[in-house]
Amino acid sequence: MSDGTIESHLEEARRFPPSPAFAAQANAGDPAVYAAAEADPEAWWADQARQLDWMEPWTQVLDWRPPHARWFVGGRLNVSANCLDRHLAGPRRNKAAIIFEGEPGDRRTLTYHELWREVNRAAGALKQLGVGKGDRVTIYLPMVPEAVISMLACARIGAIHSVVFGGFSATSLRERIQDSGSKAVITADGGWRRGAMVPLKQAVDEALAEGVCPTVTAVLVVRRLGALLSVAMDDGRDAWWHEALAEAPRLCPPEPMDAEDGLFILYTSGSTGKPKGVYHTSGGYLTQAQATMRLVFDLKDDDVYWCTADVGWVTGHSYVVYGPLSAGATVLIYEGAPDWPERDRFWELIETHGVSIFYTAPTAIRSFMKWGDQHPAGRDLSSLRLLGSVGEPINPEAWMWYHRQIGGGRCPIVDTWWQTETGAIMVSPLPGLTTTHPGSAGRPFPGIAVDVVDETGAAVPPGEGGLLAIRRPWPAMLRTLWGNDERYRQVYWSKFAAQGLYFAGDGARRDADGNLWLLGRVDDIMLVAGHNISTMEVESALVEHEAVAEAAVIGRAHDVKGQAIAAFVTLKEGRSPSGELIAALRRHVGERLGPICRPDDILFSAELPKTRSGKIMRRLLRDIAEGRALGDVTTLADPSVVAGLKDRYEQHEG
Ligand code: 6R9
Repeated sequence: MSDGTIESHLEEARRFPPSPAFAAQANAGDPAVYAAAEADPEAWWADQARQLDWMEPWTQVLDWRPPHARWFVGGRLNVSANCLDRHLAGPRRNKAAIIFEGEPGDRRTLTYHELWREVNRAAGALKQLGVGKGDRVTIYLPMVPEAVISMLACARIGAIHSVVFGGFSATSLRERIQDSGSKAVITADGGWRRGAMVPLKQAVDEALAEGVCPTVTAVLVVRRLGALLSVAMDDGRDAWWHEALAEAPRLCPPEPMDAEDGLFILYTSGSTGKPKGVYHTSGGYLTQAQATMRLVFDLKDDDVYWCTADVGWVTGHSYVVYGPLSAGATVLIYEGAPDWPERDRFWELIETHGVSIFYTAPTAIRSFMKWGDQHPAGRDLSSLRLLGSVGEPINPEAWMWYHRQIGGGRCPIVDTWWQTETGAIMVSPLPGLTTTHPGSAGRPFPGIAVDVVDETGAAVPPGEGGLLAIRRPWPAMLRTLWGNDERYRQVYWSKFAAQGLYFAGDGARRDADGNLWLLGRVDDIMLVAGHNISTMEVESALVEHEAVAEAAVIGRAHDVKGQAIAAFVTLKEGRSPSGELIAALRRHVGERLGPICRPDDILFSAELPKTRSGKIMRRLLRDIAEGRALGDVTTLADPSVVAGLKDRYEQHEG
């Protein structure tokens, strides 16, 4: 990149003001919240924190010694008590907290009271295994209720959990166990994915083999597959979850935790190098998770809420577990794949369980677009009233499809920008209050200050692209990187040290109304003949074409222009690749964004390389386009996709 500014070529004029009916019942009703929060952010956050139950009040809202923040100093609370105990006194006691559906179709519902009972037993079992306050516990489970129970059980006794996505390999698991120094591991015999058994316990055994993880003294094993998959049990180390819980005391009182005591570590891969252990604490994190839950998702007591994220991802922490349960929601959890056994599984789940709030990722939305409109059209989706998106910029066409085909034209869409590091939502429309624009994440949440700046940290004018930066500390921010405060300072706070800004690593543009348009990761921005061009905008223009379901765009080295644009394009079902289509797509992008943005190469591909959380890995596409050996592929959902693409790209070049 040159000076950090990014040209923006995508014009998007469609606007969706809130409907009067939605606005009349919305949790966010008063436009004055923005100004009030801006006038006194600490008072605003203190008001949000008062929505939680505290065992001891704080004496100071914020202690900011850059780059380290302490929120609600001196306050004590327990996160599991806020998610469970406080709901038991009132009508939520017998309300469904979790509605679980396994991939094979097995179902289980846990009321708040039942979930509380399970968490008490699990917390007691952990204690009996010698786990205590401040100890780390690695959780490696499928999306089953025990994943939530384990997280809350750790929170109850003050242990710090580190959830590792169940699709990660034994090697990734081992690395994360070692870095966190976990005392215990909670896993299952296995789980289901597209009809196949995923052998989790076996991966744990591999990860722990030959004494390479000496800190681990206990492994708890949930029986999910039972007789279908036998597992080896180490007498001295392993115990069955159901047996350990049966032997544990019925009650385990919640440990009073300092607001700044640790709640979890979550490893995020980053583009290169060793995974970063993003470290979150208790009071500030829960404050922002529950405030955003109420205001961004407009949660009401009769909602059935479904966030499709796995607990191995931060979205699964903040918006499957801590946000919704602290707010008393009914949460649907589904174990398996969206296309199993049929491509309408998600819509079937919405119809069956009467889901009213649905939160998913653009990558999933683009797959649904590719599979065809008949799948959602065949199901009754009338229970839906609000839709959310997270994980990547949502292309305007995907937004419109989501709005029409899933939301029936009546549901507001909240496009929420945030990161593992931010802990909770930072930028989003407030439904009922703000007008939405396809492709824009809207305004910063009240109390959050976001700037768009150039390389020097100076603000760029509205309409121009730059780097997204955050101006003051926020309650759910990461506190450090586990065991590596130096890296914490360097990655997030060194770029704009003079201005004291947090560097998010994303490109963005702010329009004249103050809405933010995310332009993709800064590392992915292309430099073509001296112009910084956003991958997001070229991809969005491609996805506008009626034949295209998904596109990934990269800059590859070019002798004359510095970089040339290469596009990997996935077509909708029933459309076939042709030379004419390539010409038409190049023409379309040229007309839409200007000739400088026209891709030099277009390659059709049935799949794109994605991480487990569905983000396109453009770095690998650059490796392919520049003929390099592939870099680290361990976080890919399906490594065969990228190998196949590499072969095809090389043939196409030759
Ligand atoms: C929650 C989560 C963070 C990165 C972030 C950005 C991208 C997430 C987005 C979005 C545009 C959105 N991202 N939400 N980009 N619009 N609504 O995804 O956390 O896995 O840490 O990823 O994801 O690039 O910097 P994480």
